[in-house]
Amino acid sequence: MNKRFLAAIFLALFASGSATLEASEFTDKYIEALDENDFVKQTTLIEQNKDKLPAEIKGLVDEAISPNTPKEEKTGKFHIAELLARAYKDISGDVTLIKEVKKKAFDAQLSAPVKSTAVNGVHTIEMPKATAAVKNVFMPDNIVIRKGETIRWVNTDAITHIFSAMQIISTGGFSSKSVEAGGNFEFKFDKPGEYFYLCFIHHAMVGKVTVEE
Ligand SMILES: [Cu+2]
Repeated sequence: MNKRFLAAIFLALFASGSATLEASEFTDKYIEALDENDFVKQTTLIEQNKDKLPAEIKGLVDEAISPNTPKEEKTGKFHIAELLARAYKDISGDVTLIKEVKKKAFDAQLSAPVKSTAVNGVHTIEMPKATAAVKNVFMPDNIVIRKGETIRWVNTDAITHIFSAMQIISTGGFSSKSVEAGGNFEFKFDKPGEYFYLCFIHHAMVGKVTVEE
């Protein structure tokens, strides 16, 4: 892992000015071990603190989503939470935590959820033409619909987008083919749940569909 990147995370986590941050001794030591690229130290720490991990991970996620946490620190916290959750999965076989962290990190990238009204059972999500302010987005990016309704993604952008539900954290799968400029893609949601999806070409282009009963 890139040492400079981890050092940046370390700084982001413990930068002065965030007096409210109470990093636990464990997380502190774990980040140190990451920064030193010391795999044995990381593994030992994880094994010795196995029982503490769920609470540590939850604490990091809570800090990451807190409105009091500066934006530039959020990514670092989610990153450490994800590393710990993956380590927890490896030793316990329990995938609940890693899924939770991934969902929360995904949610943090989205706008507030929009309850959409279907027209003849169909909702429209636009992939609009890029402007100076925004490009490569789904509009809306966080939509709430009812079971049995359809979403039509309409590409009014000048470029192609290809998007797909993230299998690990989504209720079910869907996959658009290549949606070229002027094209569209439709999917009918018969199963209630949460569908997290992203564009293969533009990884920051993310969206979520919540299907209610
Ligand atoms: Cu795209």
